[in-house]
Amino acid sequence: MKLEGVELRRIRMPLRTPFRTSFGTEHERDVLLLRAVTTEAEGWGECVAMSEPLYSSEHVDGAAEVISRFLVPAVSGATSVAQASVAMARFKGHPMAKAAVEMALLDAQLRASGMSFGTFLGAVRPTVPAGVSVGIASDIPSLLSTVEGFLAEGYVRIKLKIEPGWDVEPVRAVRGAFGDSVPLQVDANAAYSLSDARHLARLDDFDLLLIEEPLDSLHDHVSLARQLRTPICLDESITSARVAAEAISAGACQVVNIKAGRVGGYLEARRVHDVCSAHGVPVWCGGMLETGIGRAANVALAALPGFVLPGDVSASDRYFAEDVAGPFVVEEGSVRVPEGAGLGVVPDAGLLASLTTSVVFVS
Ligand code: OSB
Ligand code: MG
Repeated sequence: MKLEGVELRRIRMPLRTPFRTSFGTEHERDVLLLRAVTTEAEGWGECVAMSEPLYSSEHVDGAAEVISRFLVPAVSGATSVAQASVAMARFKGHPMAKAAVEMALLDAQLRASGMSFGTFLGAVRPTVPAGVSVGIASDIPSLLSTVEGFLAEGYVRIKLKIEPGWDVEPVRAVRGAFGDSVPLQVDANAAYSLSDARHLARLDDFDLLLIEEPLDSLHDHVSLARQLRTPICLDESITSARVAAEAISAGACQVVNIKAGRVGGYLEARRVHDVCSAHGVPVWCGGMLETGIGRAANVALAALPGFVLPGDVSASDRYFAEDVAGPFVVEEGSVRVPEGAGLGVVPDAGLLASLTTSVVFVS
């Protein structure tokens, strides 16, 4: 397989409702999609960088620049995904940009050989349980009606976004309204500091599955973990399999959220999974408001054996009125792992064209 070039396409996907986290509010998803054109097949990749560098240091304009200026030229002679990964590794950082290129090449390689993402990664389940991430609401009644809607749709796990001033009360309200048996967890996106430890310990009363990335320092999570009964899960801090191993042995986390974009690709994501499994640490698949393209790969990853907790693996209609690929649906609380070659889905060309804000071909 020889790469002939990569198309970079920006699409604008309006969100059905704004999504608010401790770091900001999204009204639309500005997505960079890649189409790798090779001698044998085409492959699709989705870059999960957001429009502003608020979740991590990457943003979508920067990722597009790095991909077109450095990564595509570096992988142009590559004849396999493994070779391309080595070629990209000499550039520092930019994991989401690298992950998108790797994903497009991997999709092309797998489509050419007729193998699905799930089979390639080592999926052991035909479906994965669907969890949902619920943004910070304007008030408790609107939060409760949102959660009620998701439970009615069959989601098997609720994650509440929290921040200082929106933490114990929303958790108490959700427990009060829907009971203690709903699998419930919270995500702070690093909005707290170690001096909030006593306050965060109040969440221990609610039997949460975990608290995700409460602090902005790996080191401080070690101290916090000693002061909480609620398990600590890391997201932002876990940037590679090596960092995962270090965090686990330091006692910084008891659970790990895996996002391929954050760790530089699906191959590294699988290595994070393997390291965590070797340490007996449960993992789950995070999300970045992906379209059906990124979602297809996430669902395949979430079917690996170590993914023992429900992920932020939702239906297409969680965020979008119309998805470019799929759509992915929740049936009996689960999402089906695509079985076709590669990602098993392709974007709808007409819809893609109508959403496109720019397109360039780099060779
Ligand atoms: O921290 O997990 C996060 C979305 C964007 C950036 C970071 C996060 C999230 C989510 C939503 O929580 C995940 C999803 O539903 O795709
Ligand atoms: Mg998170």
